Amino acid sequence: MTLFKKIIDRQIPANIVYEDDLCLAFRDISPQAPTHILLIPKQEIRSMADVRSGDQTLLGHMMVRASEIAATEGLSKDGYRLVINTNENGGQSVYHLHIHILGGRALTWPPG
Ligand code: DGP
Repeated sequence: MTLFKKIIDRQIPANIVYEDDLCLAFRDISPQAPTHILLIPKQEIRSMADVRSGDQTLLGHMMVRASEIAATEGLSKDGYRLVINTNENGGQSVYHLHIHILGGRALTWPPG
């Protein structure tokens, strides 16, 4: 069981900012920007590399929720970044798909 599944199951605490039947959002324990939220599906999908066509509705739902959460956090006007690190080269460390919502400062590009 991954760490994020334990957060879904309330086995470990997290600062939860949004929840519905399909997904959960909580603040990253090691924020890389003034606002750093992780949005995860409740369904255990390992990474973007494991997404299948049947996940289309769920992932579409999460993108809409990401936009709404960013708006609630006051990030829409100045802007923000959504990131999905995928597998080893993508820098993924927790193997439960998650969207990073990063904002509150000007973010650099390209990534390292
Ligand atoms: P990634 O490297 O893309 O797999 O991102 C994993 C993120 O998860 C990383 O930014 C730190 C965060 N994280 C790891 N452990 C915990 C935890 O126990 N609680 C919370 N809230 N975030 C965590």
